Amino acid sequence: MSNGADILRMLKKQQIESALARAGAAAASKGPKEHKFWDTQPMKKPGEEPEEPGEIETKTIDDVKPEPYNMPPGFEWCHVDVMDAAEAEEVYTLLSENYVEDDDNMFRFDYSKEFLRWALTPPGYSAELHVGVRSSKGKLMGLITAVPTQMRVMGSSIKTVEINFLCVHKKLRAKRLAPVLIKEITRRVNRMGVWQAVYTAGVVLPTPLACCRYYHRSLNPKKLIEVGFSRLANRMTMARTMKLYKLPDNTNSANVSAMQPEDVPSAHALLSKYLEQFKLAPQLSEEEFAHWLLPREGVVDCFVVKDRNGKVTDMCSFYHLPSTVIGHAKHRTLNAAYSFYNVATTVTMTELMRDSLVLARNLGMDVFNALNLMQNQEFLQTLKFGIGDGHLQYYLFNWRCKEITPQEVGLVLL
Ligand code: MYA
Repeated sequence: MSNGADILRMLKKQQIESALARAGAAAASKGPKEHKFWDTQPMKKPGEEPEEPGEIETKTIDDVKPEPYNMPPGFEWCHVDVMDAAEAEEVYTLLSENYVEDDDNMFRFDYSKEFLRWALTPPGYSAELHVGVRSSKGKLMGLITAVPTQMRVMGSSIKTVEINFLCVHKKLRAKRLAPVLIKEITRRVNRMGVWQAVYTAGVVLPTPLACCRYYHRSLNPKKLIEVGFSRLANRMTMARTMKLYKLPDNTNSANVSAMQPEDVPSAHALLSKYLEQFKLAPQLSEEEFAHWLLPREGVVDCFVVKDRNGKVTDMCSFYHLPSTVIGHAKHRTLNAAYSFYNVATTVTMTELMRDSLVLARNLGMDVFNALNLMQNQEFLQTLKFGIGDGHLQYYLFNWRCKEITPQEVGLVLL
């Protein structure tokens, strides 16, 4: 089996594009790439190193037009209600057929309907901010979503939305529909009196707040090799590869258990305190914490260790994001766990995450993915994670501040 660098190739397509964009950026004499749309947006300019953090453009609700942006003829705006079974199905179909693929078009993200419901309905969500585009025949052809979150950015507490699931049907690509979707969601969010947003993307746009990388840990190396996600390293047999990635049958910590509703106050306090050390982190209410971390089968798992008084001392969590294996005779789905929020106080982070790998493997995951943010750098090598191909850029809309390192990022988006 290969060591790290070429182990696992599954990444958001844009992450690969990001590498290309960086290569382009390296042609320094040409200066920063021109972005017809993004250069008009309230974003920090490339190379700008602001002394004082703050808003780039200040507006009031009266400055924001009440009517939607014009759509090209034959298309109209809608909002989608993911709590409605038929509409959830439409969103699922759009994304499962048109969302992010890897560069070789071998894998495509396959967010489940239950996952989409979870991702889009935290406390305070508004279906108005799940913006769709329909064709004249009523077919859903585009999407962009926002959900509210209070965010701490280097000492400032800011009301923000998290933007996700920007998707344009493959038949409508490269027609400048994405900027219209982005402008329309900005308008709707602004009309609610919110002026900042966070989002991640593989592509390099003006201008990232942080640049993180994905790492991957094989849990089922045989299947990963069969589907072409990773390959056998020189001089490695399948048997030796499987031995290399073998994990214990059970967790090291005997009393690790799935988080229950009664654990929420204690686990919420633990995570909130932990996140204070990072320059970018969500400020979750107890209700939001319960939404994001209470286990939902096949969507999100959270495990806790408690002391004898029932106080949560350690927690680990991951979400389930499978990918479709496109056109494979034997395997339809690649099951991936993504590291979410982890806090270790009675064991090391490495010990906690080894248990997390065991728990994910026992739930049938084929691979465990983690970004190099928060404390993750501590365990990646020891636990045999391999580095991914690209970068995941973090962005903050309409807020200027200095770039931060991955270790200063305390936010995981879905
Ligand atoms: S990241 C996931 C993005 N989705 C995918 O990768 C799925 C597969 N791809 C597609 O569906 C399409 O290729 C998309 C672009 C929709 C991505 N973020 O319409 P176009 C710019 C931002 O001709 P298309 C996620 O969901 C591009 O640089 N901008 O292109 C977070 C160019 O602008 P410029 C992007 O390929 C989303 C313009 O679009 C992205 O048909 C955060 C071209 O438009 C991207 N990932 O469609 C959104 N990709 O000329 C921002 C391309 O200037 C939110 N572009 O370079 C901002 C905050 C808003 C709220 C603010 C509230 C205060």
